[in-house]
Amino acid sequence: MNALLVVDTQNDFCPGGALAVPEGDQVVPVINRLMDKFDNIINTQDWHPAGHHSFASSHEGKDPFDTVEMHYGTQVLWPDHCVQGSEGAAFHPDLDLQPSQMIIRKGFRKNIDSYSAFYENDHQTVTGLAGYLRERGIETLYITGLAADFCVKWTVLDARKEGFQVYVVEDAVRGLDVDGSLAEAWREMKEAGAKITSSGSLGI
Ligand code: VGL
Ligand code: ZN
Repeated sequence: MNALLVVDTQNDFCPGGALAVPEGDQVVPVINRLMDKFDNIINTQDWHPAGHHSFASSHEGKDPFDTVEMHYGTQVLWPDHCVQGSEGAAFHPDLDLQPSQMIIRKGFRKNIDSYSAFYENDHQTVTGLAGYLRERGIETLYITGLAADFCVKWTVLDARKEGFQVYVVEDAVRGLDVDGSLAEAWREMKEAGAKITSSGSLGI
């Protein structure tokens, strides 16, 4: 069984938002059209408390896109974004949420970031998504959303690690591209066995 996984399609990742992904809003109509093809639709929502440790503002003398060492490894620091309950954390107003069956929130623990829909950035703390998908008999994921080189990439890599078949829908993702991270993300996703497809040629 297939599922459509829509990653972090939120205002702060769209033009005008706090951590805008270039053309981030352009994935919305593509994702809305794709929904018709799926019986199972799952969204993720980046959902940080104020003062989250992934925010540069939480680290004296640091700027957005600097890095720091956290207990789980190197962390890129971001502008404050997707603060719980804020307009920036809300889904893009045009995103069709009606068919969504599950919204998985992540990044809500103050001292650990969470890019992937499956694991937090320590690569150990689980969100529960793998169990949810397995219990429902879902084996194949079509992954869309923002940002291709962070939350989409880590979701794809962890989905492969968890044994799911993965298709990344190329025209339904956009990236931030911090220091060449976008090209590197495509390389890593392909190397992990994810297949790249486009919304017009899903074959389902
Ligand atoms: C994301 C950076 C920080 C993402 C979330 O959704 O890709 N990137 N938080
Ligand atoms: Zn975040």
